Amino acid sequence: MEGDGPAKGEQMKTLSVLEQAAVGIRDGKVAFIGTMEEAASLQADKVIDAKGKLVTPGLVDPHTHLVFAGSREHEMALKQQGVPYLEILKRGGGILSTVQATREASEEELLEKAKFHLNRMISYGTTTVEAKSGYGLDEETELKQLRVVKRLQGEHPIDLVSTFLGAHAIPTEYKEEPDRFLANMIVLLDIIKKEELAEFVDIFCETGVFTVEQSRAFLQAAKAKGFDVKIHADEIDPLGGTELAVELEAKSGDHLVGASERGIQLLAQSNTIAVLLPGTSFYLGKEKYAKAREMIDAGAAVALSTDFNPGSSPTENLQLIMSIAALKLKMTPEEIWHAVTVNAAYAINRGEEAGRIAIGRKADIVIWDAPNYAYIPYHYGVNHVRTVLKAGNVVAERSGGDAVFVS
Ligand code: IZC
Ligand code: ZN
Repeated sequence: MEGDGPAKGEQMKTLSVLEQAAVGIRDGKVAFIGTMEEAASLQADKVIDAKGKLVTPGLVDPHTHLVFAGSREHEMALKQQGVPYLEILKRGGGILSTVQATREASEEELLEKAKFHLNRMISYGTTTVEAKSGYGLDEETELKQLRVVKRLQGEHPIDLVSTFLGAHAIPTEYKEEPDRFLANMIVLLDIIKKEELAEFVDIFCETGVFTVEQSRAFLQAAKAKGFDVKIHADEIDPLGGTELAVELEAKSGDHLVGASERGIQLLAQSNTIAVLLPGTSFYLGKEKYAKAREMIDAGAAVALSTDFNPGSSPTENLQLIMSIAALKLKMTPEEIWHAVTVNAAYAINRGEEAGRIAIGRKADIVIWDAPNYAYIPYHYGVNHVRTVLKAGNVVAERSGGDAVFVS
């Protein structure tokens, strides 16, 4: 992934690949990149043999709902009976059932559960993760979720980027007063800023949740308080969230399944990254997927993410998303790799630190049991990781079969 800045449009279509290569690491950072021949004269305390394997930057997952309690497997039967995702929410289930469980959980319980999911993510090759709140919808629980993310930053090798998603749903107690609820969430922003609990603010702009007008006002207030913004836009119904993301100069517009032609054109001319989450369309059984081809061909920077959450995409496996992106979004292997590394990193303000193997950068590197980069999206549903290095340390290793060791 050579170059500067996010890979837009055409730039997503080619990858720089070094054959017979070696990477040198010193003090947790990349200190050498070259051929095996060039590396022959170097002294090393430790050598990891990656012969016949693929070596890439650690994967970056730029959109997850990491911290929550409980699970929602009971909704699977409802979905099979044809009850839509938004209808389950309207009946007080969906997000609101996770809110109930998360309010009841202690900070320690949330921390342990989030660690479990992070361990799984790192075992699948993910080394940087964005994590949203949004299962509290009240001051106490939202802050509890954000504090868990802050503690994990020190307690887990994965680098975390925190997003406040207090505007994820209208809680039952504010059912008739969404504007009063949003006003309360805006007040919370001052504490979040003061305690440095989040870098981004996000909102679920969707039918029956928050309107485009409410989302605009909310995110403008967040920007005025010094936050960068993201938006869950046009996931299920096409409301014009894509245009709003561009208008607000959001760092990312996420989902964009229902993005209009105009929205796609505006996106392509902007610095907003399109974070696509095809696992959600897949898991909700939708026919429609985001128009990744049109976005890339128009010149947009596209990223991919798991959307890991207990409702619409319960998976920590970004490799699976890479396969769904190939099959359903018709993205090429080159585009997919940009989308889970460089562009994903830029979508969460980590473009200068993660997503590329470059001299001086933190050595976040994955060695894959794969002969080439096209192999990963092709051979689907399994874990191809051999070794994961985080800042130069081996943090996950698979030996032969399926055993995974995480330190
Ligand atoms: O818990 O259902 N789409 N928010 C918006 C989600 C999915 C997470 C959930
Ligand atoms: Zn989401």
